[in-house]
Amino acid sequence: MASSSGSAAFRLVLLGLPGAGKTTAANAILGRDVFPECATTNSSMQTQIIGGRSISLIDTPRFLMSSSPSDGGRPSGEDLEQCMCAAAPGPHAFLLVVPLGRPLSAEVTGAVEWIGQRLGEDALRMTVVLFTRRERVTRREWDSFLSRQEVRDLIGRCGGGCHAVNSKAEIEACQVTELLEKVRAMAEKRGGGHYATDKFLAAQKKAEAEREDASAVEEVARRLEVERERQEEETQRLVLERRRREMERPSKEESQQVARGGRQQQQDAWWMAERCAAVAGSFMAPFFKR
Ligand SMILES: Nc1nc2c(ncn2[C@@H]2O[C@H](COP(=O)(O)OP(=O)(O)O)[C@@H](O)[C@H]2O)c(=O)[nH]1
Ligand SMILES: [Mg+2]
Repeated sequence: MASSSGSAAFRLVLLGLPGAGKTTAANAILGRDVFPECATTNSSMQTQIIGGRSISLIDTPRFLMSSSPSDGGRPSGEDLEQCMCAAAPGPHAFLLVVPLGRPLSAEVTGAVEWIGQRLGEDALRMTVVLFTRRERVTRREWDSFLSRQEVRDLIGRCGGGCHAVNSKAEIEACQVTELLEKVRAMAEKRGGGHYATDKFLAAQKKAEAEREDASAVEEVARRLEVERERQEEETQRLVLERRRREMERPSKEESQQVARGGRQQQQDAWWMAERCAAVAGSFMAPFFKR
C-alpha cells in the first residue's frame, strides 16, 4: 500500500486509545498548543518546520479506534476515512500513543491488531510506539517494562520500534529529532514512500461495494425464502380444503344406496298406484255394468 512521495515532508498520524495522550503529544512535538486539548472529534492536521523538514501531524478523534457508537464512536469506517483524507496523499508513519505507568491492557494490544486489520500490515510496518508519561517511571522501571514479553511483542509487531516522551512538559528538541530520525530510518528500511491514502480509500470503497452486493444477494435470498414459505402454506391450505370436502361428500357406495333407495321408493309408489287403480276398477265395475 506504500507509494513513493519523494517529498522531504513527513506526515505522521497519531493513533491510540482515548486519553492515551495523542493531542498532548502532538502539541508537544510541534512545540505549540495548536490542537485543542478538549475531546477531539475530528481528524485534523497541523504543520511545523522542524530541523528544516516540514512535519505535519494528524491528530485523530478520541474514539477513532472504537467502532461502537455507544462508546462515542461513529459508524464503522467513517472516522478512519476522514482521518485518511486529512493525511492525504498519505502518512509516512503512524505513532501509536501508549501511556506509561500502567500495565499493558488487552485494549492496547488490541490497538495493534486494529491497525493491522483496518489499515493493513503495511501500516504496522510504518508504526512507531510512542510511550507518553515517561516522567512517571524511573530508568530502572522503564528498563524492566521494556524487558517484559508483552511489551516486546507489542513493539515487535511495529516496524518503527518505540520512543518515550513526557509530553506534559515541553519535549526537548533533541527528543523530537530522535523520533523523526526513527521515522526516517523506518521509511528508508521500507524503501521510502508513504502509506497510500488513495489505495486505502479505493479498498474501502471496494469493501463497501462488496458489502452492498452481499446485502443485495441476501435480500433476494430472503425474498425467495418468503415466497417459498408462502407457496408451502398455500399448498397446505389446498390439501386441507380438499380433505375437508371429501369428508363432507358421501361415499360412492352411500350414494348408490341412496339412488337405489330412491328407485325402490318410486317403484313402490307406482305399484301402490296400480294396485289402487285395480282395486278401484274392480270395485266400481258393477256400477258401470248396469
Ligand atoms: N503527566 C503526563 N500527562 C500527560 C502526558 N500526556 C498526556 N497527558 C495527560 O493525559 C490526558 C489525556 O491526554 P490527551 O492528549 O487529551 O489524550 P488523547 O485523548 O489521546 O488526545 C490529559 O490530561 C493530558 O494532560 C504525559 O506525557 N505526562
Ligand atoms: Mg485528543
